[in-house]
Amino acid sequence: MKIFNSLTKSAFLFSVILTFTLSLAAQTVDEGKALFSANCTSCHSMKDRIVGPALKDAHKRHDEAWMIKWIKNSQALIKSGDPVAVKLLADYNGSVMTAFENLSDVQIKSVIAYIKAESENPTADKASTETKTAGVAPDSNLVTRINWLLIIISILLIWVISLVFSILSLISDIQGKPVINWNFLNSKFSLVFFVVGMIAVIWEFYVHGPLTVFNEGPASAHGINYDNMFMITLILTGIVFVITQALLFWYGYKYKSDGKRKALYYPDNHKIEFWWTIIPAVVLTILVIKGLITWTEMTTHSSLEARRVEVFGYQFNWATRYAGADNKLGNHDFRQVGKINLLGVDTNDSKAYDDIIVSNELHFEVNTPVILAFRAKDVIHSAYMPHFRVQMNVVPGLPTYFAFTPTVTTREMRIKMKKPGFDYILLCNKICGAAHYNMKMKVVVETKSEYESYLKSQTPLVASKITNSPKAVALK
Ligand code: HEC
Ligand SMILES: [Cu+2]
Repeated sequence: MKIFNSLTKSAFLFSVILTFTLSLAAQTVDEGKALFSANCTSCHSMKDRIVGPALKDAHKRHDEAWMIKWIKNSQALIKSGDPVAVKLLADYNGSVMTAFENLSDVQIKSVIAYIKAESENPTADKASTETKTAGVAPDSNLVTRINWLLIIISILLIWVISLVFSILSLISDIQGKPVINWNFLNSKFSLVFFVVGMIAVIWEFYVHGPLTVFNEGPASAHGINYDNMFMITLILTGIVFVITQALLFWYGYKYKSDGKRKALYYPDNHKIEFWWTIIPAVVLTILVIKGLITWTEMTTHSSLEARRVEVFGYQFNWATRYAGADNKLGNHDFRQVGKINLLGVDTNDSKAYDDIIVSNELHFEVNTPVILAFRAKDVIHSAYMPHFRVQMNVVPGLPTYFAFTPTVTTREMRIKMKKPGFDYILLCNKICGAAHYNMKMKVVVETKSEYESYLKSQTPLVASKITNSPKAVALK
């Protein structure tokens, strides 16, 4: 009787706490907050400038009608000549805010309500540091991010489960024999775990395998070697994985304790140890040597006829610079990094004058080697172009390079994949800050004539407003 009393009591307590926490959560669900984090956090935080301004007190700077118009389509407002809008654009050096035509007035009002609440909320500063840019220890605000509801529910669950077990052990004490044969149960579980796990692995390869970039093959010359290397490693490690897992779980099942059998004392066996040392050593040596050869092939290149392009990473975007007719990139000078000269191109270096800077796309000529030079402005980024099997860290103060030859044009790839909207991408592959996921750039591979006419349509440095040094002006 005592047992059942305690069980009903705790079940009652459990349900009371659960309903309480659930209703609490329902109250905190705030439409504005959800909309804000889904649409705005890539460029805005409350306290810090990211791409756009800090939005603390934005509702005091502008009235509601203005904010609705601005958020729906800031470009339209700027074009209409609204002085506040024009000034904002100028202050943010022409960064364009996304238009949110799809948001209704009511939705935008709830976003404004959220901005207002956060601005007035004394903890807002603390909470908004979570969107602070990289370099700040992210766990300093871990506490604000933890979903308390989940924690409470898991603690209660663990508590209930342990209660059930203590009841079971009470019963077995009363009856004088174990209620559950754990050895039997665990051995069965281990077999089930192995079979289900292996089915899951096969299912994963079968269902999600076709979604990987390996499916349509590499779009670069070195990519063929790279993919071979990857497949060989995957197959070798896959075989070892299946064999060792099968043995592990089978032994657990087969040799479970039956209360009578004694473990065999088996201290060592030199023969087995010899082979399980030699075989992995040989296989790994082969893999490493093959890897070194592949890497050397990938990184040696005749640099003479290669195009030279610079990829510049900053929080949170990429910019690209193409060498002009001289096929030489001008020097850079970090002291010149500024609002206008984002890349810090050395305006005193005449090699730079025909360079072409573009900030929204990266273009390559098909079947022509390109030497990509990487630079970063603020933190370590990583330039990742999965379809070309290209990845390189982009480090402030330490120029890095990657040379490769794209072999499939965007047009050909679209046909191959049967996806008319497909585009190659350049991604950042280092968690470099709050809007890291936003660091994407479209990559275009095209024919020689297309490539050349693209470059011609862009403005070389000398004609842009960046160069105001006397030498450059003289060249104009
Ligand atoms: C792609 C980046 C980006 C996104 C996404 C974005 N903004 Fe902006 N926002 C900007 C930039 C940049 C400015 C500065 C003006 C300019 O350059 O157009 C700005 C300005 C503003 C301003 C004026 C701020 C001031 O201090 O006067 C408000 C308000 C604003 N954004 C609200 C929003 C809201 C709300 C969302 C989400 C629904 C949003 N923004 C999403 C980039 C963005
Ligand atoms: Cu980055």
